[in-house]
Amino acid sequence: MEISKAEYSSAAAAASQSKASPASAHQELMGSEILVKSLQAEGVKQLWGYPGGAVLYIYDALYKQDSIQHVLVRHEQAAVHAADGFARATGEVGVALVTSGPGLTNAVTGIATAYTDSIPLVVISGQTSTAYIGTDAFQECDTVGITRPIVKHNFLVKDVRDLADTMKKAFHIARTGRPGPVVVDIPKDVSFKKALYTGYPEKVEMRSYNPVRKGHAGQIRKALQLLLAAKRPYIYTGGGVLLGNACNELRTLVDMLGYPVTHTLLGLGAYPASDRKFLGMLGMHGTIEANNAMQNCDVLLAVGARFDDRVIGNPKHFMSVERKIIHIDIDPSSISKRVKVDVPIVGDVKEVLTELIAMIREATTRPDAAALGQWWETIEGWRSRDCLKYDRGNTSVIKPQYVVETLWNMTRDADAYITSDVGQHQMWAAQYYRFDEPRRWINSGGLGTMGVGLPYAMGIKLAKPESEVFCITGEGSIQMNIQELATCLQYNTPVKVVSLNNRYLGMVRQWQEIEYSGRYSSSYMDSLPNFVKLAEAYGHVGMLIERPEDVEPALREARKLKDRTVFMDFRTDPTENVFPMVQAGRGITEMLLGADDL
Ligand SMILES: Cc1cc2nc3c(=O)[nH]c(=O)nc-3n(C[C@H](O)[C@H](O)[C@H](O)COP(=O)(O)OP(=O)(O)OC[C@H]3O[C@@H](n4cnc5c(N)ncnc54)[C@H](O)[C@@H]3O)c2cc1C
Ligand SMILES: Cc1ncc(C[n+]2csc(CCOP(=O)(O)OP(=O)(O)O)c2C)c(N)n1
Ligand SMILES: [Mg+2]
Repeated sequence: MEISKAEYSSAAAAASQSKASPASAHQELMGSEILVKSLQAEGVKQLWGYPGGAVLYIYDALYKQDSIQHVLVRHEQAAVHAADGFARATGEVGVALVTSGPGLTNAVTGIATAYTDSIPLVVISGQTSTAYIGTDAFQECDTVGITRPIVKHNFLVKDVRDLADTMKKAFHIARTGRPGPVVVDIPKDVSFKKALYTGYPEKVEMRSYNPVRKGHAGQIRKALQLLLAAKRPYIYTGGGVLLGNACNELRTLVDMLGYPVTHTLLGLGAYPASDRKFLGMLGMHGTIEANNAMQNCDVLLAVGARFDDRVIGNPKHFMSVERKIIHIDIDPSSISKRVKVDVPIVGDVKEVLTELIAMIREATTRPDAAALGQWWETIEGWRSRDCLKYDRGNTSVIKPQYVVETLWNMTRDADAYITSDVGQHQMWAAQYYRFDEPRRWINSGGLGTMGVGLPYAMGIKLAKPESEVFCITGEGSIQMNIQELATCLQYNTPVKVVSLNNRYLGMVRQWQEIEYSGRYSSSYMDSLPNFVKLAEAYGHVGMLIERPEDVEPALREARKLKDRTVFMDFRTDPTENVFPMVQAGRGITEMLLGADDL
């Protein structure tokens, strides 16, 4: 349905009149205005988007207010990633706005990325007018159908009177239970039509959606008994601890018990990496001590972690030894999905850990100190192999690990956020930047989406203007959303890009070296742009760093340029590989530790 200009002007005039009237809760408002009021009521301060025909009424309503900042990205994928980065760093729901058809299809990768890592988002998409849906109308696509498998929930709003309620539900679903992205598809006529707005709903009622928060006390008690009787206990935690804001509880638990703890890629920062009880990341590129402890423990407490295949390796190998597994997760479908567990506890990690801590305090038994001492001795034996050692003193070529380690040394006490893209550089960032605080390490784990790093960084910088934001990337990944350098300039979100430029799709090259007998099929990155000039062309500062001795001065110089986006093109060793590495199909203790193992 096309809406004539005259029709629109009179509706807009009426709407602006109603806006001028005292803040009565009962007003006739256009759908677009109801949407903006809903976002305001949800406390949204910024959203990322890209306009098009189907969302122009929404853009018009945004134009007429000033409490929400709209950030015009250069590609819809980046809008969703920026909102996702914002959500990961702040714990709030991120919001993105895209037009119908290609706007929505461009957003799909962003939505799937957030979905796989359980990130709360509300993505608003325009749709062709209701009368035209299903007629192959201009820029029509089946948004609900396309996004169904990659959202926690989606809505098509067919009646403007449902809009405020739908928005309330969308935010509620996105942030409660196991978080996730929710898409709200709004046909153009719904954003134009008017309805009586009686205020934003205070409550949500959904009979079929009631996530369990409190864990079953009997199950928690069983867990307690197993934990206190353990000889070789181990605490394995993941993204759920960060998503559930339960880091303090985790720290209390680990410190009370004195047990070793490990994190998945998505859990880093939940427990301070600089504490001896932390064994490093586990999994495909985990440390010897973290992986060996996983295999050899007798009681495993899994908290907000989903036994991903990159974490347990070959499931048969993992299950070939006897151990009791306790699993705390808010989503019952995560439990016993990949490995069978002995004590399932469905509930919110904060609530369950609080109850477990209270029970430990009341318990008369204490952990078996002698057994624990022996377990720690074994672990220290593994740790003494120093599996993350590398050629630190190399003076002829920049080792990528050295760049990350230097950055960590310089910023460990600073208010810094580290985003990454996907590839070898991501693993080196996870291994060598030792995260002591939660929500400081922002990356894509489950989908492993190249191109997230820069949009993540700019999303965070907008919300945290006083913080330093670094994007550790590769020359392959950065090119997937490099256009966002323009957004960084327009919205004054100065970030520091640390590109570990090995001239290869390094992670692919590594797999080809190890699994495909060195047949490097399409993994060499030729014809790279001059990144220094490219950065300058976007109005930023570019730096080329080719010698190890220049790494630290370059980072120092870049940090001094507080108000500028700086692109650091570090020419790193093209042949370096990520170790330890568990090859596909192998058990997690069957690690390659270095080039000598190849
Ligand atoms: C190149 C590459 C290499 C990788 N290598 C590794 C590796 O070596 N090691 C590694 O660990 N990962 C690695 N990954 C990441 C891996 O693919 C998975 O994304 C990751 O392991 C999953 O982490 P998680 O188990 O913490 O799950 P998440 O996806 O973070 O899941 C969180 C779990 O917590 C639950 N949850 C959410 N909120 C709550 C709450 N409030 N209370 C209770 N439960 C809650 C959810 O239901 C879910 O089950 C790699 C990824 C890439 C791209
Ligand atoms: C969108 C997307 N396409 C392809 C891949 C597969 N992939 C994983 S890592 C990688 C190479 C990344 O290269 P680069 O960004 O240069 O990082 P490096 O591994 O060299 O550090 C590729 C192609 C992916 N993860 N995401
Ligand atoms: Mg590369």
